[in-house]
Amino acid sequence: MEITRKLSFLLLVLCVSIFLKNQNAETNNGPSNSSSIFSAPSNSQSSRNILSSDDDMPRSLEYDYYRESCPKAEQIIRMAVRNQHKFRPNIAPAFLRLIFHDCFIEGCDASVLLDAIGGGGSEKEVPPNETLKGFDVVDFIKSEVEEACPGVVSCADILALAAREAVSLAGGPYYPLLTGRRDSLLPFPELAAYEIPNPQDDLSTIIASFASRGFDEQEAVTLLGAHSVGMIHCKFFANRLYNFHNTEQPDPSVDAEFLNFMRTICNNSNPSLSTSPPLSSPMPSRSSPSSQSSRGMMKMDYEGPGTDFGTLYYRSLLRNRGILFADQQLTSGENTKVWVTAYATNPLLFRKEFAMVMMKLSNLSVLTAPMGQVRLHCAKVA
Ligand code: HEM
Ligand SMILES: *[C@@H]1O[C@H](CO)[C@@H](O)[C@H](O)[C@H]1NC(C)=O
Ligand SMILES: *[C@@H]1O[C@H](CO)[C@@H](O)[C@H](O)[C@H]1NC(C)=O
Ligand SMILES: *[C@@H]1O[C@H](CO)[C@@H](O)[C@H](O)[C@H]1NC(C)=O
Ligand SMILES: CC(=O)N[C@H]1CO[C@H](CO)[C@@H](O)[C@@H]1O
Repeated sequence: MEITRKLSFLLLVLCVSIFLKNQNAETNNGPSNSSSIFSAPSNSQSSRNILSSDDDMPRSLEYDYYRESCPKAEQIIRMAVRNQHKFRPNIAPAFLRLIFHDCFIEGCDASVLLDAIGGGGSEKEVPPNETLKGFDVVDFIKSEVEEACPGVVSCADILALAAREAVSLAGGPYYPLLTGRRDSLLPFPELAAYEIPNPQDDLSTIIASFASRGFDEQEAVTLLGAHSVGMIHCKFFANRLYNFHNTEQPDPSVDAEFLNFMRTICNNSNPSLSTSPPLSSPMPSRSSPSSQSSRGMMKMDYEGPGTDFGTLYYRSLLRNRGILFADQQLTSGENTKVWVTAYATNPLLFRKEFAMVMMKLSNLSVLTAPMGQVRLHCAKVA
């Protein structure tokens, strides 16, 4: 344990210095090719390898890939996300979830954005994707970028850059990103159906799912910190409230007070049941109980927006107040609980680690030239 801690501290120091160096380069708009300590995760995907040939090696992502072809691209994306966020603050969590669903399935290739072609189906249509949002905003940003530089900037880069902006708007850290991703030629609905983690997954399933994409246990815990923002439909945790695994009992791992809170929200959200919310919420809250839910949903930050992105999520887990079964599972393993505890007590540590893990997520099995394409419309292959 001691060694692990020392190592991760060393890693952190390294990461932060690289991070600061990169961030500096970004603001100066100067060229930067500082190498990262991360090796690109090798998640070999059959469909891609068939396309590659030895003398036509795919390129790597680059710093400011569009500096010549579309120098304003990053700026346009940043401003578009910020403007949209003023009217629809829920696009920040929506984008954060979108980048996860995109990158987890065959890499960050915007495959999640594609509409179904023919009878083939799309990733948007499979159950885990049911409640993804933000597609219209991606389309809007794409149209602004297309206006400036037609056919140049990929949807995959737009999504990665928009998600970075979203994280920062949601109170999370800012992180440097390389660009030059290309878009997939097809969606992968079958993979999306089985490979996006399920809210009912247990710890070993979650760990295995992240491990298969190159994330260790700590990184899995870090990524789940994204669940400190956004909304969650009651149906994803309803089984914990009354009849857990056919026991006719609630999930025993839920804190009793929190159980009542979730039941109240999920029952009240049914308009046919109750129109008047309880006068006082059983949970400490800065907002009124009715604003905690709408149409069968619960806010991830039900305790009020945290001053520290992430911290409240991990503190809640330590109090058995995780919303999803999968969330709460993070405290059931020795290693994962160490990190939950560390992040609950050290917001700065979490911010740094979250920045690093988002960079890694945004890098997963990317498609680069000459592979893939630049779509003209994010929902359709060109
Ligand atoms: C074990 C892994 C995970 C599971 C089982 C899971 C499951 C879910 C579920 C069921 C929802 C609620 C959707 C809804 O009700 O509309 C949700 C929301 C969300 N998830 Fe995850 N998720 C996981 C990992 C992640 C990761 C790694 C990220 C990002 C890095 C992420 C980001 C989000 C965000 C931001 C929301 C809120 C979306 C919104 O309000 O629009 N999740 N997740
Ligand atoms: C950065 O890249 C340029 C060419 O792209 C190369 O000439 C230069 O040596 C690189 N610098 C470092 C520090 O790697
Ligand atoms: C992302 O991938 C590029 C190669 O495309 C690599 O140079 C860089 O170090 C990677 N960054 C991270 C954070 O994994
Ligand atoms: C909520 O609804 C369920 C049925 O869906 C019922 O069993 C339960 O008693 C209700 N709880 C409250 C607090 O009203
Ligand atoms: C955003 C989106 O396309 N959601 C779809 C997810 O899948 C369901 C069907 O399972 C569709 O009804 C949704 O429109």
